[in-house]
Formats: sequence, C-alpha cells, structure tokens
Amino acid sequence: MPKEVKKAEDRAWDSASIETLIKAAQENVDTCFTRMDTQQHQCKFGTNGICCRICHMGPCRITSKAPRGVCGADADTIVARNFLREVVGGAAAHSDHGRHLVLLLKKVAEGKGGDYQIRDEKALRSAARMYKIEENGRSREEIALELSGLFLKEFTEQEESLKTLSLSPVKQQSIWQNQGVSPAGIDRMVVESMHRTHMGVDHDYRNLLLQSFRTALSDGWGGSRIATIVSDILFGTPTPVRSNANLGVLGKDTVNILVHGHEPELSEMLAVAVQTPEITDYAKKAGATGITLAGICCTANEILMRHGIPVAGNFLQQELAVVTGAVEMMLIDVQCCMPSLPDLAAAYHTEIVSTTDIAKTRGATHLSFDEEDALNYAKNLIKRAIDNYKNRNPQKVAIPSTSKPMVAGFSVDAIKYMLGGNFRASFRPLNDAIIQNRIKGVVGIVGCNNPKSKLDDYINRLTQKLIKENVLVLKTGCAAIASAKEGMLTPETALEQAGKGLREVCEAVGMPPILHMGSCVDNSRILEAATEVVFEGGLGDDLSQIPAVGVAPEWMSEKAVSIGCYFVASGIDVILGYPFHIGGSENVTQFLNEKTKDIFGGSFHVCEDPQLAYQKIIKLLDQKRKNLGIDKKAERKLYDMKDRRKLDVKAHLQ
Ligand code: SF4
Ligand code: MSK
Repeated sequence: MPKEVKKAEDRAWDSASIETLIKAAQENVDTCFTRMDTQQHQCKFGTNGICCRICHMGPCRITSKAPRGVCGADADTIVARNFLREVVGGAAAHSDHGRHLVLLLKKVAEGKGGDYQIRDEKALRSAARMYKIEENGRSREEIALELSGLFLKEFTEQEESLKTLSLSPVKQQSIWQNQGVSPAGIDRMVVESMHRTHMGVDHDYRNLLLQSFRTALSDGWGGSRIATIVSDILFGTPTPVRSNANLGVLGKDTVNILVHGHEPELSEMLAVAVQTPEITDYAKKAGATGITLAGICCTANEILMRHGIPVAGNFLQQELAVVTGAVEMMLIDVQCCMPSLPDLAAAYHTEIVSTTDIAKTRGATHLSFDEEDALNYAKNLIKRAIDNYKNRNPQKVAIPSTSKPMVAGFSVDAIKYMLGGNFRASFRPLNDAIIQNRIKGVVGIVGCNNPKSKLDDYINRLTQKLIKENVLVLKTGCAAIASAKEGMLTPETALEQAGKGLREVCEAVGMPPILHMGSCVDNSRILEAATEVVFEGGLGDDLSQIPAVGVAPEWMSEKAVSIGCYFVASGIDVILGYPFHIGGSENVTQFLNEKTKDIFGGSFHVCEDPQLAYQKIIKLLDQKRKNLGIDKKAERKLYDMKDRRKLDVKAHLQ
C-alpha cells in the first residue's frame, strides 16, 4: 500500500487537471499519478546509476562492500556507461524522427509523395544555400532531391564530421574539433556508443562522457536540426498563430480526436481532412456539431505551430484527457505515449489507435499509416472516430471548462520578422536590448512533466520570476504547453507580468515575453536563435559567451538527457530540476557539473526548487554580462562593420 496518497491539488497546478484527477479517483481508474504512489521508494541503485546489467555475469550492484562488478567495473565506469546509453536513447529517438521526415522529402522530390508536397519553397531554398547546394535554374524537386541525399548522408557518414555542424558559430566548431567530439554520421555515433558500452570495451568514465556529448551533438546539431529544417520545408515554417490550451478545448457536442506523440506527418493530413465537407457532413449525420481536432505533447505542438490546432494538454495530461470521457479517438505515434492508455480507455469509450509500425501498444487498435494515400487514410480515421461518437456515455463525461488563449509559432524566421519587419528582419533589436540591459538575457525552458513533482508548478513559477526580472523566455515541448495552460503565452502577459525593460521591447514589437518555439525536436530552433544572437554581434563570438541559460525543470525522458548534453556541449549552462542517475559516482558528477565548464564553457547545475533555479540563473546571466562588459549601464554601442569583421563568424555561411 502506498504510504501517502496526495491530494489532487498537490499533484497539479491547473484547475482542469485537478478536476479530472478527482474524477479519476472517483471512478477508481489508475493514472501515472497514482502509479507514482505505488512506486514510492524507487530503487537507490537505479537512482544512483550503479546497477549494471550489461552482461550476464551480472546484474551487478555497487555497494561499499562490493565496490566492483564481477568483471571489475567500478562505479565510475558503470555510471558513465549507463549515462551514455541514456543519451543514445534520446539521440536515436530524435534522429529517427528526423530520418522519417528526410525519407518523406525524398519521396516528394521523386514525385512519389502522394498528398504531400513542398509547402515552403523559401525554406527549401534557404536550406540549399546553407548547405551550398546549387539552386539557380533548378526546380524545387531537383533541389529537394539533392538536399534529402545530403541529409541521408548525415546519418550514414562514417568518417567526415556532420555538415550540419557548420550552421553553428565557427568557434564552437573548433572547440568540438579540439576536444575530439565532432560527430560523424548520426547512425555511426549511436552504433559506436552501443559498442563502447558493451561489456569489456570502454571503461574510462571521461572517454565515455565525452562520447555522450559527441552523440548528443549528433542529435542537436544533426538529427533534430535536420528534422526541424525538413518539417518546415514540407509543412511550412511556423509564423505566429493564435490558439487555446488545456482540457477545456475538448467539445461537448463535437467528435473529439486527439493526436499524441511526436511525428507531424499524419497530423498534418488530419488537419486538412477535418475541414473537408465530406467529413463535416459525416459528423453532422452522426449527431455531432462538428469535430474538434486537438493534441497532446509534441504532435500537438507541431500542428499548433503551423495550423493553430488547440492543445488539450501536456505529457501528464494524456491519461486525464481520456478520463474526461469525451474523447472518441486518441492517435498515438512515437515517444511519450504511455502504454497504460488502452487499459484506461477501456473504462471509457475512447479508441486508442497506434499508427506507426515501430510503435505498437497491446490493447490499441493498430492501423498502419499509409503515407502514399495519406489523405484518405486520415479521412477514414476521422470517420472511425465519428462512428464511435454514439458510444459516448453522457454519465461519464466531464470536460473541465478551463482553457486559455495563447500565441505560438515562433520559428527563428518569425522572431526575426517580429524584431525587424520585412525589410530589416534581424536579431539586432534583441542584441541591442540585451546590451542596454532592457533584457537581462535569454533562457530556454524545455522538457517534460514528471509525476515526481506537481505538474507544471516548477515550470510556471520559474517562468513568472524570470520574465519579471526582464529575462526573455524561449520554450518548447511540454514546458511550453505548461505556460500556455497558464495563459502566459499572449502579448498581454507582457503588460501584466514582465519587468519594465522586457515589457517595453515586447510592446514595441508586439510579441509575448515567452515564445513558444515548437516541439522537443525544435530545441534546435533555440540553438538556431542563440546562434543568430552570436552572428548579429556584440555579445561574444561563441554560444558560451551570450547571456543565455537552458533549463529542464520537470524532465523525465532520455531525449531530455541528450538535449541537456547538446546544450552544454554548445557552451550553454543547463539547470536540471532533478539530478541525472549519476549520484553513485563522484567523478562522473564532478565531470558533468564542473569539468564541462572548462571543456565547453557550460555545465549542468541541479536546482530542485524554482527559487534556487531562479537565483542560479540570475547569477549565471550576471556573470556572462560582466564578462562581456555590459553589466554596467553603458552608452549604447552599435557595432559597425569593423567590429563585425573582427567577429568573423558569418563567413562560413556565404
Ligand atoms: Fe557486472 Fe561487469 Fe557484467 Fe556489468 S559488465 S553486469 S559490472 S560483470
Ligand atoms: S513530448 S519528451 S514529455 S517535452 Fe516532446 Fe513532452 Fe518531454 Fe515528451
């Protein structure tokens, strides 16, 4: 029996989740919140990373009486091997997602893309220029074919470093080169890391940790960046768009369909199909007033960013959405979809449909996504959900009334445009605002939720403190949804909550002080934005110098471990709301939390409380401002051509 059963108010920040948690308890259904209670006293060996089950002489556990495994591996080796395997899992997930998109781009270029097409030719041509692909006189299909070939090679390249690394500041590239962490092909990094963590191969924790950063770089500056570039080409580069967030977006009289997971291919087609007269008529014939298409997690973020499709919730709300009793169908693709969903859905009328052959869940209906006939496939799914509407049990329906308005869609292009307009799109106004201390710095708050702590609490409390202190906040993933649910993703928030300097800047350009930049794969957009700040000049010549910090307050996934590592390897300090599973090795802990500062310019910091995180962030930003000489109120220094030439950072892109 669990020792302590928490009250719903202690489990979640927002009223919609609280209401639904109470409903779940009344209906006696299990959720991750209650399962967390039954998992109390989680294994200390696992928590500290000192359980090794890499070979079958084990499993071995390190204790003071047994300081080495059967093979002789000590705590440092075991902890570092486990850590690298987590990074591998995260990098593989992001990058495999990227690979699917590249393969789709290739099909489109070959004229075999069915209902898909290149929606954003400008994004395609801009990518071609970044990778030095000839575009003049060539059709978009020819360019797309060459680009997809180049991207596929980024996965398989055996010796050369990734070409995508060249999108980073030159100094970052030379740091990676000098430290031996410039990744070759993404697939090669994943395979090599799995080899190195096999029994009896790489035993030096330092070597293993450097490989962790190398593998993570193949994600952030490889697989994830490629995924974002290709998504923009195929589905359009996001621009600011209004929408709503939280369980209250579900319709009382509409057929509710939720998309959940990460991949945008199917949800893009659903967004088209749902508007066709054939489908709306079908819904009306079934007695519904229409269809509500909404999302959970990052598939939600993908279609939110491009179509303004509402968000029903973030990671810990996936089960709560089912508990409303008002969801006809939940479509799950890859990553972050809980295996509990079909069991839970059995208590209601919701049909859980898995769509991807690499991600099946027992109890879910599996309908393999037919990419070549995507629109018809999407229509058939929606009709199936409509057919399920009659099975909704009114006695079990309770949709919370809460949903909040928001603005999302802040790609780097969109930010540039907001800052400078059509003709002067540039990061100059942002750099100037930072130099003049109207904006103290930029903080990326990213990552998941975790039932170890109250849903959204850390994320929202930290975010509020930071904007008040004139810190511009960039968000992705479930952390962005947390702010959306709190109503903090609107320009009006700037008026109410942001500090004076940040408010003035936001008002002048009409943007919110918290910018939703997309899904967790789109953390690459945060790196891109930070790189733009460096390229714009005046704030140092590499990413470690700009007043910027990354935070993963409520993280839980291996992807978050990889994201943290590629931020740190890019010179950006990262605050973690929970420590990694590394406590069993002082050496590994010291390497990640201190030594990395000397190697890359950034390191990890664990702050389990938002107030501590806030203090640490302000200290880090102040230190960076001091190092740059912009800590005192100085005359505004505009960079002239001479200054910019000294920076020598843009040359590689020309
Ligand atoms: Fe034990 Fe070594 Fe095998 Fe790990 S690799 S399970 S420490 S014997
Ligand atoms: S969905 S990885 S819970 S952000 Fe991207 Fe949310 Fe974290 Fe999954």
